[in-house]
Amino acid sequence: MKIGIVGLPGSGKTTVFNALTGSAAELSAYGASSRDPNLAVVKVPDPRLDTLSAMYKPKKTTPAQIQYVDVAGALSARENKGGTLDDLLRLLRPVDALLHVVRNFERAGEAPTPQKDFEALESELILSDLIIVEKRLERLEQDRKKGRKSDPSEPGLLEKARDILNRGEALRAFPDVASSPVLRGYAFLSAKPCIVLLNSGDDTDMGATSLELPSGVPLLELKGRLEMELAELPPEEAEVFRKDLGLPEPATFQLIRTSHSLLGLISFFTVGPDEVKAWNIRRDTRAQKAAGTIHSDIERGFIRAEVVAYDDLMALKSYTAAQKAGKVRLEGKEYPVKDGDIINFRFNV
Ligand SMILES: Nc1nc2c(ncn2[C@@H]2O[C@H](COP(=O)(O)OP(=O)(O)OP(=O)(O)O)[C@@H](O)[C@H]2O)c(=O)[nH]1
Ligand SMILES: [Mg+2]
Repeated sequence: MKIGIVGLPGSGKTTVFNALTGSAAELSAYGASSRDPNLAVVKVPDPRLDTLSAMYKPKKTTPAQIQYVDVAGALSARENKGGTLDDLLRLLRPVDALLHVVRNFERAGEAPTPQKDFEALESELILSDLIIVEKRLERLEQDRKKGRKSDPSEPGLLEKARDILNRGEALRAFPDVASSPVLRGYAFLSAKPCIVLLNSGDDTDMGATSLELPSGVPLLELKGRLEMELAELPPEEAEVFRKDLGLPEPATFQLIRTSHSLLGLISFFTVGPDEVKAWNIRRDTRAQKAAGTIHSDIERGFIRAEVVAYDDLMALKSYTAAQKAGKVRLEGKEYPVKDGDIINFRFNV
């Protein structure tokens, strides 16, 4: 699972990336965008995993993970020399979702203009999709004249996409287009799920800025530079600062959790004396398929899933007690795994 960090140049993408991932990627001087993408993997913070780990005292505890990629902020400069924009778009095509960073701090005496900045980048995403759609429609028309066959549903879907984009709307609000298998190969940027992140200055009043966003696009706020600086401190010191500031946990945790659920991801757990582990799956994944995230042998040899809901286990305090109370269920391969299920797969190899 991969999330691409996008935003206008100097909006603080790399700062947010560092805050999220604890990396020390180089920030760019104002006006000079960094070129190389930064990549890092973060753990999805989950208090349930910590509780299970305290209960089982395993040798190893493994959280679910998400990958973040931070690219240069060149999307606004369409006339960019040297094909930077194309490079950038190529880097973004394979990501599963976008984290759109919007500047909400004063820069070189320039007051923030978050609504305008959001719209500027959103338009770039829409425009880059529109270019692809129009090229493809032209191509299909040529093919049709030459008598070449293509998927009969493609032109209609593309025309629908073109109308949406021409109205200045993103494809993500139209699931029949955004999730169509016929169009998946184009990896439209405006079709990807998106979170908008207000990157606020150290002195900004949190919650004071509101944005008008398309429906289904969540808004979060983070003091990017402050969080980055906290992430650089030794954990004990950061903890002290946070207490002083009245912050219960790193603000980035909420952001990571929101990106996790935005991707339609849920977690199930496996437990035991060796390892307690959280696994990422898409919502509504069936038990046999979920087994495959652990190992293809377990998927192939799937017999039954022994399942207990996290809340049931906590209420009854032990696996044995949950069993006695009939809360440990045997589920078949078609069982849709729920967030927080603790699963022991029975299988044959
Ligand atoms: N006050 C304040 N300054 C910030 C914040 N985030 C970033 N900056 C400053 O803005 C400048 C650019 O930050 P970067 O994180 O490199 O921005 P970027 O979006 O990655 O920039 P490009 O990669 O060039 O597009 C740096 O000087 C940062 O210190 C913030 O939350 N508050
Ligand atoms: Mg950067």
